[in-house]
Amino acid sequence: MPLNDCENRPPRPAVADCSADPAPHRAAASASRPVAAAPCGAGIGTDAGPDARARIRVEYRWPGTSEPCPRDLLAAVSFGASAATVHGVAVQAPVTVDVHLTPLHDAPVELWLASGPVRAGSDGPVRYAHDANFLFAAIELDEREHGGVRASAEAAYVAIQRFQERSDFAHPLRMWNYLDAINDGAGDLERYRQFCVGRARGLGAAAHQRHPAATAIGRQHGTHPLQVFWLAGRAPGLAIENPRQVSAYHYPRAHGPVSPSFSRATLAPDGTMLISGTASIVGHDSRHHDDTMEQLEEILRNLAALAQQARVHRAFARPSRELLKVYVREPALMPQIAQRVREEYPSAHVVFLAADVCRRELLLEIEAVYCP
Ligand code: 3EB
Repeated sequence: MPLNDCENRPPRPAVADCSADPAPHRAAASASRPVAAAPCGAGIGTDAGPDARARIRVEYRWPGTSEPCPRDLLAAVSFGASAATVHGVAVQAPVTVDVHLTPLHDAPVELWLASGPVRAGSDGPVRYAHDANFLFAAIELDEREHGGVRASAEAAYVAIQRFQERSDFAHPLRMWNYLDAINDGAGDLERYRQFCVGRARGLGAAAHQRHPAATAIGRQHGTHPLQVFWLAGRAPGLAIENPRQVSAYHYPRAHGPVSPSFSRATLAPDGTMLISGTASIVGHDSRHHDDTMEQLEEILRNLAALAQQARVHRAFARPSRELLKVYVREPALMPQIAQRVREEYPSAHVVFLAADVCRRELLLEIEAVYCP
């Protein structure tokens, strides 16, 4: 399959480029496979294999920061109202995604940093960038061109599955899914449930194999794309389940025709804990309908249980850094929510976003990255 490297893409807008090293992009032109790994430095042409010490490097950059934008980026994710700028300079990363949510404050841009040489390109609808150990990729399909949410999810996940099967970064660690109006539709026709059906169809047999951690969140205004992006590794992570919750892939029929394919968290090879969107669910039931603050308490208990579970698998010291995203259905309670989150996570970097959660009665969801 021909490789479309970055140079074949439409030219970028003429803005100052804070990661303006064209060399990593050019490297893609000579790659024979879409995601052939860059040499790891163990000798030219020598494949040193995955490096378990290789760090996942992710951070939030807030508007007005005085730090310059890093040059070695895999991807930049922005959240809507904020322009993806750092230090007044547009962030240029090989993969960029704007999820079109509504930030409830000055939202940062989320930067996924590379270690060493980067290769980037596209393969059909998949845009990707990788270093020697990790790959970040994205696919955005306009639902109007793909026959609705179920067909779009199926098409996206067919493309993802095909890409991943041929990839040297065979292990999806963390996936994000953003779609419009996630709760529209009654019963099994609810758009989230239809998304789950399409995702499972697209994944095929893989829907029953390993599960990455994930988020599935709804936008509160219509923009039409189904956006899926993900982090994959050359080495597998460890899927962590929450003892307080039924695994999502074992949810009973009452929650939809197809159970969702995700794990509660991934413990990556470097010790980074990638925590899925976590809601006020105990067992498989939603708890505290109509009570945002009680839902928040339940979520905090679920997050604590997950961290405890990770410690069973691996000595897990206090994270050096915590990145949180808090999705809030009803922004009116923002001050109380923010205060309680800061109490529990005094030094975390937190983004608050207005968004809809996958069940109507769920008013909040929190995802997190704990850096070792
Ligand atoms: C839940 O626990 C809440 O379908 O990929 C959270 C994270 C949720 C990921 C997904 C759904 C997904 O069931 C919803």
